[in-house]
Amino acid sequence: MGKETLVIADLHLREQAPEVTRRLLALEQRLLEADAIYILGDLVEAWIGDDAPIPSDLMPAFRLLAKISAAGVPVYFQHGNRDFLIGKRFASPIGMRLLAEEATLDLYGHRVALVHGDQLCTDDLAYQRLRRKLRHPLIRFILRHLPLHTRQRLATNLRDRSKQETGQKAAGIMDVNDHAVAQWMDRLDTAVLIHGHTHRPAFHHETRGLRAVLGDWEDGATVLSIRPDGLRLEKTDDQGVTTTLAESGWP
Ligand code: LP5
Repeated sequence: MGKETLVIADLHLREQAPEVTRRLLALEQRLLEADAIYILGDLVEAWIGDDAPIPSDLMPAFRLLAKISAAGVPVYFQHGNRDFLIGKRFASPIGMRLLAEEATLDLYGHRVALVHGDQLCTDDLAYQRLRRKLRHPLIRFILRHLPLHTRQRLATNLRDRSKQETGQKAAGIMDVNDHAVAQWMDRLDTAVLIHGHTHRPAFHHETRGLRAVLGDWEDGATVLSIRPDGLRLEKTDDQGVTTTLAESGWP
């Protein structure tokens, strides 16, 4: 094992962007040598249920995750706002273990908290209202049991409405709220909070410690490497050139 844990999020795998799947496949060797892989949500563009057909273009990505877990590298998945309907029926056969929506763990002797990040955007009141509805267990149960074509139509409508509204919301509203970050770090009793969702890759030195924000995969593979001596956020382009976006020792 390489003494490296890899954290990724917001790949938004989709048929229309085969380059994202290729970027994941290009990381195969590194993923196979890692101690563990954590995927913090929005692995796919939209997931309407484990019974929906999986586009064949995405299969290589899921086969790779299966290969990694079969090789003994644990692959963990936390739900994002696009794929909160991923369940065990899809995850188990590929060896992907589902995490709670907030997870704390010990990495190389340090307590680390992982969340998708949408929960921290508390200024985005319209989204938080939608989130409360969609994540309600009863609503989720109902959604899962709607006919496939109805779910597809609902998801398309929701995406269209979201695109329209996010195009009009101020950028600040769609970022995390500082007070929420402080509260979450206190409550989770952690000096290291890792999240995605906002697509604003960076390290922030907060009062309580370090907040590492993952990036999306739109123009390269963004990976957080966690090692015994610290954390490094990297982006690898399609020529295989890796740039360090941020680096820090343990707080
Ligand atoms: O993902 P991103 O960054 O584009 O935008 C998010 C917020 N939008 C969403 C909606 C998703 O894009 C839609 C995902 C569809 C796939 C899953 C569908 C499965 C369920 C349906 C079928 C079974 O999460 C966006 C945030 C942004 O992040 C930044 O944080 O702003 O939020 C919005 O845009 C929400 C709007 O402001 C409010 C929309 C109200 C719609 C009301 C419809 C109610 C339907 C209830 C159904 C039970």
